[in-house]
Amino acid sequence: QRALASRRLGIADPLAAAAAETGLNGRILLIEDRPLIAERLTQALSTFHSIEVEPDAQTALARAAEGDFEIVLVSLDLQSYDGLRLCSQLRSLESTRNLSVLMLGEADDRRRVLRGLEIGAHDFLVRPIDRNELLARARTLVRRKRFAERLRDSVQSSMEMAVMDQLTGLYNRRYLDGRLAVLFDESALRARSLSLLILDVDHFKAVNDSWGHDAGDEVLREFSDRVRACTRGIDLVARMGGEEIVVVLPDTALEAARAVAERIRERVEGELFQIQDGARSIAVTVSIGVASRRAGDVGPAEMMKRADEAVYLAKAGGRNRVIV
Ligand code: GH3
Ligand code: MG
Ligand code: MG
Ligand code: MG
Repeated sequence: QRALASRRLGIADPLAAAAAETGLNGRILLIEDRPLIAERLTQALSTFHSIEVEPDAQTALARAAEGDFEIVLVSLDLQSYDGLRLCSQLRSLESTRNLSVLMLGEADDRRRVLRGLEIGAHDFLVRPIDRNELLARARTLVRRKRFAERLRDSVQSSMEMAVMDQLTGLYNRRYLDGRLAVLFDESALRARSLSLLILDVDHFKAVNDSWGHDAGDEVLREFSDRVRACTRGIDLVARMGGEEIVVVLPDTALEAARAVAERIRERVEGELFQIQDGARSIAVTVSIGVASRRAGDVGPAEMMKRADEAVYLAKAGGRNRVIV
């Protein structure tokens, strides 16, 4: 059957037909310090997979961690290192634990092979190694690995989508609401200070009207980047909507928060926004309202209201300013 299929495809080797059908060409790291065996395995695999041989176990670990491999073939019979130990390291290190580990062992050493499976190696082959079996297992591991990767990516991206604003990469309103409530409670319980800033771009409508909506989007992205650059890792930066950003500052009292706001204001005003690949330079300014948690506050809403009123005053006072 395979032979027929491969002849139709014009490929002499029936295995090539299988590989062509599936497209499962993997990137393999072979850890083997006996040159002859390494050479034979390389020959067997290199038709369908890209393979790199590394004889030294420590170097191999580093290569596995940094390289773009999918499968690590580990000889359990290395001359200069314990192959089982290597399997265990590959499975436990954060940087390599996503790789598929395929062990190569001796037929009379099934105990070590079994031990390897317990440690977390994915599959094994014992000598004498059949080329077709080797290729089939490698293919299966590649398939499984890629499936797991796709799953991981899609879980991750849907988790991000739920909390992130797509245009700016900042947290979204929904996340802000939930997280701010938690930060408020924490700060009240521990009697720590908590401040927040509401930022509103000045005359942003005019940017859209003069240069178009896409230019406006670019300004929003650059604006977000500058705000983020002025904050610490523990601060929460979220897009509240439109051209308004909220920055929540844990463990920060009113005066320190005012200083952060002033730094942001200067950073925005200080340099023209280059957009459309430098075709346009736009002057942008921002009005900022600052508020802190007060003893009598029952929730974050009161703080938000005070910051919002401060923004209003900043606008009324001529914009491009910080009001506490
Ligand atoms: P002010 O100084 O009083 O804040 O003036 P303003 O023009 O910034 O205020 P206003 O709230 O009237 O306008 C905000 C504008 O932001 C209106 C809306 O079309 C625009 N906008 C909201 N979201 C987006 C967006 O995602 N992209 C773009 N390009 N524009 C947006
Ligand atoms: Mg606004
Ligand atoms: Mg407005
Ligand atoms: Mg505005």
